[in-house]
Amino acid sequence: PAGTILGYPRIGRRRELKRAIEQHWAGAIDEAALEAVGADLRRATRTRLAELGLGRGDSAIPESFSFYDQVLDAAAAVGALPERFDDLRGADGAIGLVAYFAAARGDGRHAPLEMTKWFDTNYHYLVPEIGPETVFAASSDRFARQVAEARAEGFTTRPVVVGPVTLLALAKASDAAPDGFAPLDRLGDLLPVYARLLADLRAAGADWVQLDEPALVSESLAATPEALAAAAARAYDVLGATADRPRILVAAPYAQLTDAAWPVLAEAPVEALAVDLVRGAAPAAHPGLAGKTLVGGVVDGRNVWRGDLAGAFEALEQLRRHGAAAVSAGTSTSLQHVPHDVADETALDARLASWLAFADQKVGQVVTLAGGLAEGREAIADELDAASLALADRREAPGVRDGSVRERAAALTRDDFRRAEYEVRVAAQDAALDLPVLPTTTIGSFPQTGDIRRARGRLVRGESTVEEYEGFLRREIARVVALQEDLGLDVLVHGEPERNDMVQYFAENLDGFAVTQHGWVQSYGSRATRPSILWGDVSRPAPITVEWATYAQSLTAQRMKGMLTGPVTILAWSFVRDDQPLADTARQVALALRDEIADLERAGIAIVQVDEPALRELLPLKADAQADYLDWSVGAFRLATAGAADATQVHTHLCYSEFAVVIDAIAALDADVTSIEAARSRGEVIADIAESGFSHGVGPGVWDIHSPRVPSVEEISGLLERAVEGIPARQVWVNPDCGLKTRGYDETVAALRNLVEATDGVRQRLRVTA
Ligand code: THG
Ligand code: ZN
Repeated sequence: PAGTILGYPRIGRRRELKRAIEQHWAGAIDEAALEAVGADLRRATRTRLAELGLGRGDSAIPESFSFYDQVLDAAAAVGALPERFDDLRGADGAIGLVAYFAAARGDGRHAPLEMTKWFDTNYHYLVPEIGPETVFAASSDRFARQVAEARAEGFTTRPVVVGPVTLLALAKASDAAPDGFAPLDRLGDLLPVYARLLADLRAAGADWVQLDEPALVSESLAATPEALAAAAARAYDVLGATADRPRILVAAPYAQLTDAAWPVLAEAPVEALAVDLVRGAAPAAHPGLAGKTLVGGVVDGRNVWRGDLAGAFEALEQLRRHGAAAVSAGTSTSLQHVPHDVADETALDARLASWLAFADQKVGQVVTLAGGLAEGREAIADELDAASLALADRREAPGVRDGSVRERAAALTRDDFRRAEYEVRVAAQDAALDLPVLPTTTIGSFPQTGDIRRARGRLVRGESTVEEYEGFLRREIARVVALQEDLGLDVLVHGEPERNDMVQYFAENLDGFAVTQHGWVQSYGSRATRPSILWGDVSRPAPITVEWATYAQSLTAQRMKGMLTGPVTILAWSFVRDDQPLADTARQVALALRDEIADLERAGIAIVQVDEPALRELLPLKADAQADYLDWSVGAFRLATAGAADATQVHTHLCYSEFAVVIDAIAALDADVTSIEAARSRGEVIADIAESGFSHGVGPGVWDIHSPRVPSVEEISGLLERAVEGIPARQVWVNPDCGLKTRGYDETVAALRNLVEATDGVRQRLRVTA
């Protein structure tokens, strides 16, 4: 077909999948009922995409459904789950939903797979564990069943499967693997199982299959681009030669294919390639393209702007000169990263709405571009002009440029980015704060209970007054403060009941942002966020967090942390304007936060945490872009925090940090204390910190909050013992891996009790040996 998309949101327009999955986990609906919801969602998606103009019978409609994660789906299809889940497999080793969800979330007896960010997005995938012992074998017929299900309704869909190179490149070596083992070493054993999968898809009625190989654009993976390209050459030689297979589209989203990968794919015995022309330039012409279709990913799958449609069409016409047999219009990535439909946003300013395209509008753009490729530019001139007019309107609209914001950013000097030497600050903070060795704290949020969500819902629906809502929040804060005092934590938090989301809350209180009502985007599994839309120059009309922080501090003699979200994370988890460099936008956000910190200090808050969990996430996939990114992102954090007094202790928190990769950047942030996720990677992070010589305070997480499992005192003590063996005890803080928003109170209280008890024990042993 002349146009296609690489994938579509799968959570449902009203998050139907989330509800069904969580009901299933709670035991309220059985597998059959859950499967029925999945089938309904797939049917609704197919129908919708056909209505929007993608062909029913020509494989233009992708089948990208997943009950949890596309990497786990591929791992399950080829049997690549760790041995610890063997007892949950069915007859013949089949991986059904029981093993699947256990691998995703863990249960009392099975630790889950690790979860980490998918390329430079806010989506998380599950990390396969692969070793010499992994037995690859067809273990799930889910992909084939979905093809057959669509066929039965007259649709020929194109199943979307993570490709073999990417599956292995994103996997980690299993615990059983010897030193030096890399999952990619197992490619030769994996390929026959992929070949079998392809044959099964063909037998089920698939004419095409899409194999996603984003690993081939990245320079940030463990394997080198050359090794990945060599693996791709081998993989597609084998898969291309498979008898009775569907035609193969290899998709390379998220950036430009590496120089090593491009010629390999251009020559590979496959029928089509999809390239990302939003984050990358068109690849060079190649004789190998003569028999292939090239899908030009010109519609941005990751942002919500309607954008320059005429420019996109121009790019496709250029691509026609690269020697491919045919050129199709496409999205740069799956649309899983954008919400469903702008039309659902009835409360959004109409002018702003006219600048936007969510998934359904982007499908419409692809269909328009495809029409232009088939019938010529004239046929779509009206649509191209309308998009250009919207773009021009956006440039002129009030608020997009704010003179006072721009003047302030232009007047910054180097001193605005620098605090006093760390030693000077430590002395001032030790004197001011009087904390014990191994201070205990939490990351910031406490469980978002049904009570909290209901209270917010009543306010949003106008069923309660602001006074009633704020009274509720005060009682909630008082409860959380009393709980922390009872548990014996050293540095307290107010628990953030007033925040729906750590980014959206700030977006709602800053100028230059808009928020959506239904703009949910899957973050992982059943969880989603509603990214805000950063459309104009950013400023802070009034203090945001000061009232809650000071109220919480008034309730206790312990130290209360002020809690802010950092500038990089606010950008990373929003849809950001694309009409100026990210670095400029980051400075505007940083200046707003800097003012907030000054207000917190004036109100008597002595510790301020500025979270940057997304610092690693935005790291460019291309090596030559990373230094510039780290420079501006670290600069934005420093700009936000460098106004703080010496005695004010600045904390930060990072998740998914792959500490070794960003240690220099973390050091450059110059925060006094950094808490990081470490529990799921079993202390690897501690070794990285110890090796790095990092000299500031650091809290490697000792409780994996992503799973409901409560760590025992012994387990936490073990992690702490390892920490103080590798890192001077005076630097070490004790905290969970991340915020507790998604946990329940039972687990939270039990785990924090264990955390405090373990800390007491280790403190005593330190005293004895000192
Ligand atoms: N906010 C945003 N992005 C994020 C996080 C965040 N990305 C990384 C990380 N945190 C992802 N973690 C989560 C954890 C929980 C939820 C979403 C992402 C979550 N969402 C609720 C849900 O899906 O039910 C909805 C939240 C709400 O009601 O507002 O629980 O913290 N932006
Ligand atoms: Zn975190």
